[in-house]
Amino acid sequence: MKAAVLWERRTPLKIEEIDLADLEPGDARVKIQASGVCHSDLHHINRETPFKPPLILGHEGAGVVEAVGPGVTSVQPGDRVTIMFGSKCGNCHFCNTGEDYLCTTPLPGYPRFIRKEERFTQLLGVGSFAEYVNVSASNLVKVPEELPIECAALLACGVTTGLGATTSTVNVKPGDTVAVIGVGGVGMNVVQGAALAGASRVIAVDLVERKLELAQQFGATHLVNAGDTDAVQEIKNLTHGRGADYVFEVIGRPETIKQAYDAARNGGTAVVVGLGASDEEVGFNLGELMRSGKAIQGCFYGSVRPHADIPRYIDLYLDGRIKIDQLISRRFKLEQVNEAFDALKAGEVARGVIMYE
Ligand code: CND
Ligand code: ZN
Repeated sequence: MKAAVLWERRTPLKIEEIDLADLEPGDARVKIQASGVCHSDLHHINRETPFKPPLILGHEGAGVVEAVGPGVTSVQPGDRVTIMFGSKCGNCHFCNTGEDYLCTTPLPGYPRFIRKEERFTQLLGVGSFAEYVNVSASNLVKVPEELPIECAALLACGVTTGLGATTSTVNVKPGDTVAVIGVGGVGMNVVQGAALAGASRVIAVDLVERKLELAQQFGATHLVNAGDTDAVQEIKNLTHGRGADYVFEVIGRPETIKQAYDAARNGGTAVVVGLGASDEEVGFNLGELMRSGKAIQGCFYGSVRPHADIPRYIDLYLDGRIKIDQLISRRFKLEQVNEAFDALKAGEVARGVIMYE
């Protein structure tokens, strides 16, 4: 089968013929049908991360179960599924207390992608830039026939992270003021999550006009082009001079995380959704941090319980309450994966999706 391999950081992916290992107990094999291209994948190309090349990227995948390994009863061949990333063991302290996005069980140590003696790293236990994957069956959420498969793929990361950020990581309430710095594939979903939760102001901040226009369709009430104006001041101007109740940073840069903190009102919360580099830090004035009563909140995977929350998001989609199709700006073949990354880098797409035969 074909897979896109990152052989070396900061080089283009190469399409290779590789194999899957036999199914281990608890694993299922999924024929991938769609895989979104998230900025986190790009971070793994450009930055040093714990996932070492040769690496198969892709963590926003969906498809059909092809086969199941020993002991698997939760899914069966033919089921349409979206694939959660990271560990979801169902047994650790965090899984048992409903915080399974914090699951501490290491990803399986055995190889799943192989070619003779070669072993390939599987990003976040998924690696959906491949025609087939072996994954933990406990990471699969079944999706209904009516849900287009590319929408199922986006529910594996961008949609779920963004919606969850507003109502699982924090609790946006009717009338709250919200700003979202960075309205790409994930940030756009923070915008629609905040609108759905009843925020009175949803201020979208980006550098790309097209993204801002789309954000308006996703429920943004005010648009701020950070290239033209001081985003922090503008957010304050739009929130009675106080700053917003919640400011979400969905880029992953120290400067914009600091902006999110500065643009939050006293007692408000800066929510860090963007993935910064592991060697980067942000400084805060300690006197101000204490006196302002502000909170800085990390957000991984929208703090969701995927098995409980993704079916709720699917219902919202099927009832026309959230948009997913409109996020997909372009579709690519697996062979065009590098073009998909170029389009993401250039800010041309809200989400690009790789579609498989
Ligand atoms: P994408 O590239 O689609 O969006 C980023 C947006 O930020 C783009 O629209 C840019 O134009 C905009 N932008 C860049 N610089 C600035 C700036 N200085 N001011 C305002 N806007 C700016 O990326 P994505 O939406 O796929 O991912 C966004 C981040 O979220 C990224 O860091 C990714 O790694 C992270 C993420 C986190 C999680 C999680 O679990 N927390 C899950 N998936 C992705
Ligand atoms: Zn992602």
